[in-house]
Amino acid sequence: MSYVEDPGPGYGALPPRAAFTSDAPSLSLNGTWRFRLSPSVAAAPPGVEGDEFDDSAWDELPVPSLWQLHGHGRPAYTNVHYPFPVDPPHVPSENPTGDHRLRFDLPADWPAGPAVLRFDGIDSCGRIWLNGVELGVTKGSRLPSEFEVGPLLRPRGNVLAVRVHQWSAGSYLEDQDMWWLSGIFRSVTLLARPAGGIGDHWIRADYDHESGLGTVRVETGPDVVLDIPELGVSGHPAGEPLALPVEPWSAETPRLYAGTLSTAAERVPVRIGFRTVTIEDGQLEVNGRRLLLRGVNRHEHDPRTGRVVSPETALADVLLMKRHHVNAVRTSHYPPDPAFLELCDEYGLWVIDECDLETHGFGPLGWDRNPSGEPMWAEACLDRMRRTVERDKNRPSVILWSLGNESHTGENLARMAAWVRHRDPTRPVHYEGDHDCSYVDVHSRMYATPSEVERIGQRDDANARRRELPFLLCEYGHAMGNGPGGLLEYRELFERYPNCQGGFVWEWIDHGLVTADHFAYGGDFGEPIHDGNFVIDGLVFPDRTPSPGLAEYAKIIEPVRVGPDPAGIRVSNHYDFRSTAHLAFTWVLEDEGTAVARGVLDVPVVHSGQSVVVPRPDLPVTRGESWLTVSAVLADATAWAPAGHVAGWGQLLVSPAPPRPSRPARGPVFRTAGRLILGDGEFDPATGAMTTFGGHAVRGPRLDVWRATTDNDRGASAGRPDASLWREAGLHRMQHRVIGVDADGDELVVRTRVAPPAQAFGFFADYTWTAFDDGLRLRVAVTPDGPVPETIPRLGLTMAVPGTFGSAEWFGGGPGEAYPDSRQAARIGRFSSSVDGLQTPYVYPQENGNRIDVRWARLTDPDGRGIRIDGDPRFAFTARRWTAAELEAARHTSDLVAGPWVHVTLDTAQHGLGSASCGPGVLPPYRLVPQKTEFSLLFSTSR
Ligand code: IPT
Repeated sequence: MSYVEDPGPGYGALPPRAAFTSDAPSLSLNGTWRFRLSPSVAAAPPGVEGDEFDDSAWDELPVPSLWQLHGHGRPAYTNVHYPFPVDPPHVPSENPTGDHRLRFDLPADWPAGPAVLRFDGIDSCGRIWLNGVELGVTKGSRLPSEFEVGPLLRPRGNVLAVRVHQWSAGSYLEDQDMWWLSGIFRSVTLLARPAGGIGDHWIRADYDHESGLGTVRVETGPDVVLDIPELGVSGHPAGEPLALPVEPWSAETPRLYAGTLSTAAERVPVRIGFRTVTIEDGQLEVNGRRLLLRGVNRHEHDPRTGRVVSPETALADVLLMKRHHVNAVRTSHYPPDPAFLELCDEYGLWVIDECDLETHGFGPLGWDRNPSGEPMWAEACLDRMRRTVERDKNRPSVILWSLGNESHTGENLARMAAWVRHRDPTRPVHYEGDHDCSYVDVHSRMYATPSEVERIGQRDDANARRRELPFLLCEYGHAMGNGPGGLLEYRELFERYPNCQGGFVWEWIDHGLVTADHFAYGGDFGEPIHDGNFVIDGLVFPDRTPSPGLAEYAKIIEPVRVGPDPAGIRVSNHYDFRSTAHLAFTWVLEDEGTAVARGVLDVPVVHSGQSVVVPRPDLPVTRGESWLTVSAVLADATAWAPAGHVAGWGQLLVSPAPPRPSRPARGPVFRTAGRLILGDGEFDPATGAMTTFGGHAVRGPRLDVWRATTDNDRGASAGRPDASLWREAGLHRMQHRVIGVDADGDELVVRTRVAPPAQAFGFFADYTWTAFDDGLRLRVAVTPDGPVPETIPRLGLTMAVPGTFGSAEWFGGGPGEAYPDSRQAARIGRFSSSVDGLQTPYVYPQENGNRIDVRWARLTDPDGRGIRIDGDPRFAFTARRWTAAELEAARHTSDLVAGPWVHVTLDTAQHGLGSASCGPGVLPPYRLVPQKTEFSLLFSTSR
């Protein structure tokens, strides 16, 4: 059997060891290499390893890279399904094979002696030669491999050849939900290994929260000494334990002590974090404190380079996470570039480090011949686990090892767990697929509903072992498209039940790939089998712009909460460790959204888990509706945010809106020369529809219950998709029958019945228009008629105003979009935006941009002329340059083309978002059940 199809882990590599740098010489081999792609192994040219081989006609390719993103072959996306026949361990004969060659010289001062050639990641299988000599074969794409090369090196003209196969037996173990991409995608480095230098080492640094003592002991070779100048440790023999008072490491206070390991021949810089992970009484604790994991699942993704993630990009992720209060990362579903974990140590994030293992595609086949249970894969599985643990064992941020993802269950997984437990008893083992928890240390689930989590919290479980374990959601809150909705309910459970210790939203980033004018997803590269936009399910867009989902999550997990209390203002500390001593508290009073006073609030230091109530500051009298916003902000800059960064905020209503003075109706409806005029509005006498307002052409407003369906509306995870129900009912194509237009008195009354074709149900919609000095009031009465569907997407009006009305201003919820079950991030204020800026550019276009709790909104042209709409008291609106139908039909953002109108929705209610693209649907309180409804709006001309 060829090495490509051999289920084993490869051959020739050195035993795995910790990732580290040292003062020994090293040479980065990243850069421009020669490259040639062959359609199969058989078609690959012979002799590429040879010195004399002529590669001058080959292309150039950067290393690291994934060749499909450089014009060789095409990316392909599948979630669960293998894109090749499931015939383990065989792979297609048409196996794209990329030959990579690099000629390099050694620096003049390169020392003679041992040297190691290190590959941080090759997808999926690489065969490697140096100067004509084969070094070996590596599999396990997201894991390092090292080869001894010292005797082979020559000062000049070294020839490194790497033959990479897109498919290998290893592909069966790498069925993660992501793009299939191939190449040498992480760094390649040559490392001199001085005789008497430092080999593998393990810095075991524990913390005893009772004594305040840290203990450090380094497991490594002989004659290594440890220095930690800051702790006065100098020349300490590495193997000896050393106990001394230290500040512990936590994700909240990532205290690292810089030190060195040294021998006469080599110095290795180290950063030591003291912390101890335990499971006590069914709770996961670090340094004696229960953790609440406010996590995300992070794939490595860059919209241009795919899984080649630069250190700058890794840092961008860490900073974004920290600024949005994320405190934990699951490295779904493989170990990340090692640089990312160093950043987690430095900036402070709890990490579940997951092995590069997923065999999901066996699921649809009933898990028949699943590698997790087949002896022929045992060695490959163990090899992957060893390489994960050995590489990352020195990272204090890593608190749990995960065996992999979605690989069902089997003996190989149990053996991996046993190996981890033996090798590293200091970190618990995680794997969601061990449903009985027979070989894991924490109970983990994905996408469990709030009621399931509640049962787990109540330890209502027949399985005695599982019942006693800490519980976490390794995936929840599927962030596909517009959503997720319903995160707040989970937070409440995590806070109510001590064993429910949080979870990891799926997922951090949309895996869209850059094209000329949009981000691409599955199917955009002509893949015969693919899973479309299921790969677009992140809290940040592909370019790392935060999505509204991230704003919502940040608000839900903010470490400090501020809110009203009968005695003033309540401030609660939801950090797991820290007090509020590093925070300052500021307040601002806004009168109808305009700041009228500000100050600093005196808040005593609040300890973790505690809360205080402080009196409200003295406030000036305001005329309009006024709100006090109190923010807890960083008093000083940190490594990850400037001073003033908000750690939590809350609002208190200071005075409600004064009642609108009641004025007499201004008067009659005029019918002149076939025209129907009331106040500033002109109406079509036959249909009763408004045609102009304040001299501007308009269309509508009229009843509308449709929204461009979201991924969650269409999602089937919670049973029949809401969108199917709505579409079958015909809610997207309602017809409006005019029953009567009555313009005889002071009011214009238009009675209609709005109903879809082929259906017996409908909605009576009566529009009553009255003119006042301050505008035209519209009262809408909606009465369901007949067997209406169980839920509807929204209830409100749609109208169109001139395309020149390109600016919006409103007083209400903002600044971003919000929906009934995703509205925590919206605060009450006065906001403005261009109409274009109101759009959320979901990679797969869908309903977006809804602003809630709006008291009034203005849409104006560049001269400030336009329309103002007041709620009675509130409404929600969207404004966009295309219709909901056009939004629904679009497949990429570039399909959305501005038309001549601005289409506006004015709603009294919306259905929630839920998480049914993968997870629970819209929870009962957020479902929009049609019922008899009345609402009013006041239309006036703006200026
Ligand atoms: C779950 C996977 O673990 C994850 O990789 C991703 O595919 C996610 O679903 C959906 O985006 S598995 C699923 C069967 C719940």
